[in-house]
Amino acid sequence: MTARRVQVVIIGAGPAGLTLGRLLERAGVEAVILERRSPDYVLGRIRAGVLEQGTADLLEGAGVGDRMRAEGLIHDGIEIGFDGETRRIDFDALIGRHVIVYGQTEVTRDLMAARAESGAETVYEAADVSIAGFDTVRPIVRYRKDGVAHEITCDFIAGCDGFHGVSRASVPPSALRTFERIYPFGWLGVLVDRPPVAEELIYAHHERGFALCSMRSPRRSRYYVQVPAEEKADAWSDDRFWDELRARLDPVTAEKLATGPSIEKSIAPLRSFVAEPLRFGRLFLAGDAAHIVPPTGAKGLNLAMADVRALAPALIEFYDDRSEAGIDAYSAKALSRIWKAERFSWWMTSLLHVFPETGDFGRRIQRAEFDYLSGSRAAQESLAENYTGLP
Ligand code: RFL
Ligand code: PHB
Repeated sequence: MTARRVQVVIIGAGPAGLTLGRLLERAGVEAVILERRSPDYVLGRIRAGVLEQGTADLLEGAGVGDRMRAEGLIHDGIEIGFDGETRRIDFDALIGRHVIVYGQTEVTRDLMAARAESGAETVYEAADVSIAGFDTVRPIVRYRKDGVAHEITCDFIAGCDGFHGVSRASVPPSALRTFERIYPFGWLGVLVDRPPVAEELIYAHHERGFALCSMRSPRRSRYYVQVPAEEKADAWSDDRFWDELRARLDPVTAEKLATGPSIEKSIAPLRSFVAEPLRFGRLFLAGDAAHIVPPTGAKGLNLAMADVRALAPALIEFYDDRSEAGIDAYSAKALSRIWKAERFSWWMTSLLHVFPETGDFGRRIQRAEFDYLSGSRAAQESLAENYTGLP
């Protein structure tokens, strides 16, 4: 067995862990990242596609924004469709803000490259990661790599290991309060090397279910349709997917859709989840380890980044000023933002999906919500403010 000591151990090399590692490294705080999977596996996961301005600024400030600025697509608005009618929500005209379309895969790739270049340590394929003693000032993290056991003593553990990680699972249940809503549907997503059907994202409500037209670049598109929670991706041939997507879009858009062989097809369940608090002694949770939003508001990745934007300065302040004020404030500060993003993601999900259980009354309420949004600048500003990112 090997034993050593570092200041911070970060568990998970997703966007939260890698960004935290980058921010700490730039401030001279020594952090090791332990990741269960291989680099290729991490880069093979197709996930979020929309960055808030605050996320983009954070990446830029961390010196990993060059490719995002060069290749990311600036979007000044989105389209919302309802039973074949569409309304554009013009973020720029309403509130002078925009979002950037740049895939999570690319964000991760840029962060991995920067970390490799700086020589900061990431242990990939770290097996059986376990944590102990986080209620003391000397927590311990253990793992195995290539059959060899390792032990790291540290000052802090950052649990950035996603919803199924070991960090939150290691907290005694009595210390944790969780809030959850599981939706009775998921999103079937397809990635295709064809130009996007429109210049902006289209979120469409249809009586057959929700559909989303998104993109990764001017040549690569990402489309989703709402499917029942128990659905299997294997049951969906490409033809079946394209037919269903066309049926849910307005006829003019459906006509323009460029289809082709899918290069990825998978189903993501929809869930709202929050764990409170985010700090347990010397253990902090950040990103999907602490909360999940349904993807409808494009908040998951952005929320993970916002946690890290709060956690990194708190840890840096501890080392620079010997002050615990920042780490004491982290949980409450992050949770206030998290709940607002939970609310917005739940609201957009409620407006746009078909909920089997709410019946005709629910559909009329959704229609009224869409009509209100169409006619009210205040409602549009609210959507724009939340979608482009709250402070
Ligand atoms: P991640 O990206 O899940 O990274 C966590 C990392 O921790 C590793 N890990 C462990 N490492 C060591 N030991 C253990 N015991 C470990 N357990 C786990 C994992 O391998 C992984 O590398 O969390 P992070 O960094 O908090 O980032 C959050 C975002 O990834 C997430 O919020 C979004 O991707 C959510 N999400 C989506 N958000 C959107 O805004 N739009 C989307 O279209 C969208 N699609 C998705 C998604 C999340 C999905 N998941 C989690 C199932 C699609 C999927 C399939
Ligand atoms: C995506 O491109 O994957 C995407 C975009 C917007 C969302 C969710 C997913 O709200």
